[in-house]
Amino acid sequence: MINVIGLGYIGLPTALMMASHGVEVIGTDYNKELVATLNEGKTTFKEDGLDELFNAAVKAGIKFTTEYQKTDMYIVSVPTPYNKFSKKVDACYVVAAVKEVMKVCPKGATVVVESTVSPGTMDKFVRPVVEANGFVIGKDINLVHAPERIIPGNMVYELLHNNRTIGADDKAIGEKVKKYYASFCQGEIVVTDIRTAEMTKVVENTFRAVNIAFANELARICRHDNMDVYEIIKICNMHPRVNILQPGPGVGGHCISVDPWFLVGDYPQLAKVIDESMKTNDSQPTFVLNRIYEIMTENNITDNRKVGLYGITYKENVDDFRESPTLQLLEAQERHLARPLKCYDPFLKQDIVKNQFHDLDEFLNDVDMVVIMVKHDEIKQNWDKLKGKVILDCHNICPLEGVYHI
Ligand code: SAJ
Repeated sequence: MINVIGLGYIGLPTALMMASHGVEVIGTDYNKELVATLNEGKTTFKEDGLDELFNAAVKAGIKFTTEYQKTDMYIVSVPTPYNKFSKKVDACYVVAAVKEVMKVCPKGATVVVESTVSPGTMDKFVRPVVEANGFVIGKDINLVHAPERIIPGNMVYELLHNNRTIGADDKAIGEKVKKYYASFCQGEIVVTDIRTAEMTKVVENTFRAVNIAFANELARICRHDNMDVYEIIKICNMHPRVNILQPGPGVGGHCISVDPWFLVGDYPQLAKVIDESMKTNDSQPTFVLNRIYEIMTENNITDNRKVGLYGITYKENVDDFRESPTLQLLEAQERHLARPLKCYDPFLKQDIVKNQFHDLDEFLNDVDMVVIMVKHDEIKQNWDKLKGKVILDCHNICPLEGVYHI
């Protein structure tokens, strides 16, 4: 039996996937409401195929509880935020979860940490917790780090098809854990050591952050001299060895905008390109804000209340708004004591920000200028409704005439 600890964006789909592939699973989360919702037969966030997977897992007998279970295998999948000042990983949730596991687990148990951690976190924070409980690592308790790679918006598919990495002190334990993941994962599963597994995960997200920063910097250079960055990227990408990403209003989510800071925090004298890239991405919402004021002036729009941001989530077609560029932009605006812009997002039924609309038509009726912050499918089906508006398209998706770009 596997006890999955943390039933959030990663833990829940992982638990469901294993349960629906013949593994006996109990999911544990300290959030009583979340557990109650799951026990009522409802999922806690939207994701393609998640409801079907949930139903299959329930049928197969998955259980949800707030209690930690006595079993021989744990998968810890709790958040790892970063400290905004030190830029280092904050392992407090992982440590708290492992402490709880230590209270109930029998000798011989394997503890797999799935949460993204910076290189060295398992040594620095997790091993001491295990040892403090009188266990000898490798004899009484086995430690494994198996970072996930799934992308919000396509989680279920990617859980099934992505390659994975499993880091273990002992190769045989790594192989044992691999069998559980292989119950559903059709990709290749590489077994390595813990430190390497920690590093690969952070490096993958850093690769993407640096490359998005490059695209954002190109957008700024092109704006400065009135060149078309999209045309330039398109042509460059026809080169057989060039593949530039797309500029945008900033980088959000809980991975690419967070994980690379772990390397900057741990290696401040060495991680220079990464540091600059993260700063570039973090200042992109302010760049967009300046662009909004420029375009307002050009169009004689003098009142903030006539400008609306389309999209609050951190990317298209998901309901996750953590670290989203729209929230970053509103924060920058607040620092300038400006009246907050109007906002709308089809995926958010609850109020997240001030001046938030819940109906596209009402939102559009209320503004003269629309800033496309997120390329949700909904907007692509409603270009007609945007006719006559001043439009700043941060993703180069709008086919209408006279659209502004970043
Ligand atoms: N973005 C751009 N330009 C681009 C691509 C993305 O501005 O060309 C922006 C998006 O709008 C968004 C942000 O970057 O705000 C991140 O979006 P994303 O879709 O690229 O990535 P995430 O954060 O949703 O998921 C990532 C994935 N990592 C990589 O692609 C290396 C996923 O595989 C990881 O599992 C996930 O992070 C994670 O958990 O770490």
